[in-house]
Amino acid sequence: MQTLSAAPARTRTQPHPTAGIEEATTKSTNPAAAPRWRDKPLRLQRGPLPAGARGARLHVDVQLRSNGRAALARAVRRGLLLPQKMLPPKYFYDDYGSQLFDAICDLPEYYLTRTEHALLEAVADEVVALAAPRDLVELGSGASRKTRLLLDALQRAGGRPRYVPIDVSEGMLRRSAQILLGDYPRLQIHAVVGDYERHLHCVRGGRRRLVVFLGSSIGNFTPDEADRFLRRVAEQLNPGDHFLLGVDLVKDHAVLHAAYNDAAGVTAEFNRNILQVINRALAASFDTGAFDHVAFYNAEAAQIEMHLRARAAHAVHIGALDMRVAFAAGETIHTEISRKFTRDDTVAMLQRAGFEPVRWFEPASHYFGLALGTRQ
Ligand code: AVJ
Repeated sequence: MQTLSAAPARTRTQPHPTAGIEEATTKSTNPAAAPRWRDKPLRLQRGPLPAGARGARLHVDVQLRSNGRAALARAVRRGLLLPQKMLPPKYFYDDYGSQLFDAICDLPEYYLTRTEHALLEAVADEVVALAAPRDLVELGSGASRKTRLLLDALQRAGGRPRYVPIDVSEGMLRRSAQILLGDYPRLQIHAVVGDYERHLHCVRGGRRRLVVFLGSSIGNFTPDEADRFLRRVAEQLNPGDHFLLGVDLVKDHAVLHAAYNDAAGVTAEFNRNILQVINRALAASFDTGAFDHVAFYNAEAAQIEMHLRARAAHAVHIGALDMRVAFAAGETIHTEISRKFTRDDTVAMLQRAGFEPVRWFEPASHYFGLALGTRQ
């Protein structure tokens, strides 16, 4: 394995010399009428940035805002009326939730991020050589930490890449973009504040691209959802475009269990934060202290399941939905699945979506895999 960058890691709170760098922003004028993914592609077509953004190295395209609240409201109503109450894991990621997830990535028990990082560091040059992208698109970019490995490899290959991160957390996106612009003087960023399930059309266009979906985020989808999602990703790509998928692999159950039950309680805080998201967005009265964090490995389904378990019988009012939700003592809200894969699962999943497998990478530990595919 080569060591790629000797630059010291910058802490997130440190002010950066490029803070306030030139920037252009567009917002969808009528969020309620935001186009669905099947509609005409919007902004990323054929090279040049949209008018008004020329000269600026950062363009922030805000696809999400009021629109997101309606979707949350629907999901909460539907999910809390089910016999097994459920909430979609994407609602963990408000600004605080995104920061908590970032903290999870540093936990000693949470091997995923560090394993994937080391693997990507070892294979980034090969991935870039195979994909030769002009645009690097990242679905759910978070703090863009692993992105640097690909940007470094692109730079070494002499490219002048454009980075297109899509993330629901505008704050996280902006902070990461500012830091990246400072560290990569030739980089252009077209950041999309959006939900990659709804704003995938922003990925469409004519330039040769590498789309990356890292961190085993695909594990949050059920098998059917994953198939549908990957098919849609494939549909946005042109023949010759590449897709890099990070997957957490099936392994020793104790290792899996520990990764979702950390000693410091960060995962528990992350899990409970979804209730705060709902409290704020929908004027709900969840008492986060009334729920325990529960996470266990379901070997049959090859997935970690995360729940919030009511300590005692009680009721919660959700103002914006005019809804009262009763909890029995011990009743749970199922907040997340985190599926674990094998190499064969992953390759088959990519093939079903219309990708041709190009390379499979995994470390000696077999803890994590990266699959590179190309659009057929
Ligand atoms: C970001 C979905 C990959 O499933 O491991 C971390 C989220 N949940 N700890 C995962 C998560 C609890 C994470 N993913």
